[in-house]
Amino acid sequence: MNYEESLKILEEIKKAKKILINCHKNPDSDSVGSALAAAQFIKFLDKEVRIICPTKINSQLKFIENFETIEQGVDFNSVNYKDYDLFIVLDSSSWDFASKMEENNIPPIKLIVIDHHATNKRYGSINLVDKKLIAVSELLYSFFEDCGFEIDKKVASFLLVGIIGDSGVYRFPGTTAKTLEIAAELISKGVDQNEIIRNLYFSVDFEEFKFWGRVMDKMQYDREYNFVWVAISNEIYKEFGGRKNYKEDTATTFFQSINFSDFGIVMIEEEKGTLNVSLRSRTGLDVSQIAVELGGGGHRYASGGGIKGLQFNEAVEKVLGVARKYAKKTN
Ligand SMILES: [Mn+2]
Repeated sequence: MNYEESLKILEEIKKAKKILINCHKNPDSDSVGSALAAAQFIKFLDKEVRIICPTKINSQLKFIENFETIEQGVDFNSVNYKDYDLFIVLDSSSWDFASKMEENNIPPIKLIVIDHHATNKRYGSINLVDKKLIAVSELLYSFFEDCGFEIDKKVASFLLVGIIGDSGVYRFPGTTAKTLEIAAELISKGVDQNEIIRNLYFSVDFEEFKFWGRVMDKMQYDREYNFVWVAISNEIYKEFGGRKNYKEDTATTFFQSINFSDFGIVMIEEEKGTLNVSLRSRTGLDVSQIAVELGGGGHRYASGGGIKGLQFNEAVEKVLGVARKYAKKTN
């Protein structure tokens, strides 16, 4: 048995008839992959399942099978929770992140939280949280094993999408021997790993490359506190097509790889008056603390937050101030 919670969760699923699953706000491939895998498991147990997402999903993830079964842009306030017996919340450190609802406004339904975020708030009635894992898809693999669920090629492809996405193709710290063993198992089910990698990493829009040109130009190095950062105004963001994935993509692709820096920060004013922030650690300095203070959360190596209601320059200064609080000053 990998997790003692597994059988409790299985029991709850068996008791239920209709089950909700979420994808989190602006979901990544781990959110989408894990939700689709969990849905297959629930269907296998002859239950009804509905997958809902509070925002739109990046169209880059359309290549994933069953993608169209996820309802996008659902107002979680308007869901009639009485129609369902159980809500399985995946890959979400907090209820707000899961649902885009108010943090304390948890609906009257039994929540099962399955997650791997360092900042997870354990807001479910059962919480299966393993912070050591690179992806919640990796956790689901072990959960399925506990339940005796035989993974087919389709479920294997969903889990591999999540693992490849959250590990940056087995590259980010937190990728372990176990991650690779599980990936090998999934590939042996017949999943084409190259197709997943091509769709997730070798399919950058030309406009985004041009955006990166501007980002590189504006990137700064705080030599005193040893981090790199960039702040992009709403005007520039829009000029280059202003897509939701730019912030994460930019942070992951560039901001944890600058020699000698401890971490990197990407700030993008995605809407006027809203500065969204993505953080990447290079050395293991825990950037999730910075994210939490900026109203967000995440992992030690990758996290995010944001600031609402300030002028662009003021918001940028505030982010830099918080970052310096947790940064290591160079002597
Ligand atoms: Mn994840």
